[in-house]
Amino acid sequence: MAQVVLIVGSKSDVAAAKGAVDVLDKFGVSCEPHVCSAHRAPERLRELVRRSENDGARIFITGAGMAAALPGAVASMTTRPVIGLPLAAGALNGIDALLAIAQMPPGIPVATVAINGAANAAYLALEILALSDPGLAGKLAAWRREQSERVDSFD
Ligand code: RP5
Repeated sequence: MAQVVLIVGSKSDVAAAKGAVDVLDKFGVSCEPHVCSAHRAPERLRELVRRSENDGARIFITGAGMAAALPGAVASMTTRPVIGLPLAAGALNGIDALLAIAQMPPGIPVATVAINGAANAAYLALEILALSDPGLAGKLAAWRREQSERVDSFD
């Protein structure tokens, strides 16, 4: 079973969330992607979270735009870490989703990344998993070193 479950609120979110799958894949971490709307299919979402927990998912990455209830709804259904990915959609271009996802009440946190920050949602998930996986921690450290070498290079 996948260690990370990625859920987006609509098919229209898939392209913007794909970057998370790519990063997880690069580090050899399994990810199960789903589309499920908190507003349009709340019962199906509850069942998906329950099934994912039973199957051993350790982290949820949840992406949504506009009113973006999905990350908070998932967080209300599990005590496993939930990472919220606000997506640029609709008239407010992601500002609405950013605030909706970040402004959770005490006790039900959602770790919120930047608007359309799919890659960072994945990196944050990797860092959490690396706390109990020394092999993964080593790969992340190597990736950080590679990044800093690139920053210092003129070409
Ligand atoms: C949100 O509303 C979704 O996450 C999506 O970003 C936005 C628009 O959804 P669709 O009308 O394209 O399904 O719930």
